[in-house]
Amino acid sequence: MRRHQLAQMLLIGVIASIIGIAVALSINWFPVQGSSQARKVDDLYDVLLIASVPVFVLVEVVVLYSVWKFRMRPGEELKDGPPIHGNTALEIIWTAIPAMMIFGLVTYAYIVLRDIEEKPGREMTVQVTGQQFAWSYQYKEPGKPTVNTDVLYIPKGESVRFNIRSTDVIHDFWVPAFRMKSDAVPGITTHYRITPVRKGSYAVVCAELCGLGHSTMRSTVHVVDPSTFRGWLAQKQAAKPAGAATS
Ligand SMILES: [Cu+2]
Repeated sequence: MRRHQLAQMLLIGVIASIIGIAVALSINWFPVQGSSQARKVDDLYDVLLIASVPVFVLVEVVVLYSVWKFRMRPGEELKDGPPIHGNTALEIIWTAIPAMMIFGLVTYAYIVLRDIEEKPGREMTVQVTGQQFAWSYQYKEPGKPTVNTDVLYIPKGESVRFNIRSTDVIHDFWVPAFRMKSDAVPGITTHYRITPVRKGSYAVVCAELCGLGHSTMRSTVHVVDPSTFRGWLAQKQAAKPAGAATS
């Protein structure tokens, strides 16, 4: 292969990568950022795009360029390529560069994970229960009757820990706007925490195929002002006879 062909391939690869990254970053992949965790997850996704688009583009350019420039032409049916018995320098390079990229990305992803799972000074806990085919939420406060509801209310700006359980099969508690999700597994309690940063109503969906009604297993989370939330919870608690706890 001549030097200018290599240079041509590299030039096409670089230009296509720049276009590919620009296109990938211009696409609005996710819903609104409803939690403080969402921005960090989205940043991670952007970094992954910037790192992986050139890899994909470069491989495609080598394949397509070879099909274009080095394809078999009429009369070359019996021609064989040059006998190559390996290239140590090349093999070291194509092992070392991906290894370094993966190590860098894994380290960054781990730092983001630690960050978004970090326990805050104060947090409230909501019990989330999945069952075929509905979500329900339980609020337990010491000395108050347990509130059981099928609509989730949480206060804006306060860290909320979801303790997630299932009464039958495996479900998955997912609020796309919060970017966090976890399986609801019978017999164990899983959890994650988020800090909602934006008032509004967001979809809650089940992200684990759990039976015929899986697609209808939806509910809504309302992020409201802390004072509105306290008022809502107090009203719910007062509506129940003292001491009555539902499942
Ligand atoms: Cu489900």
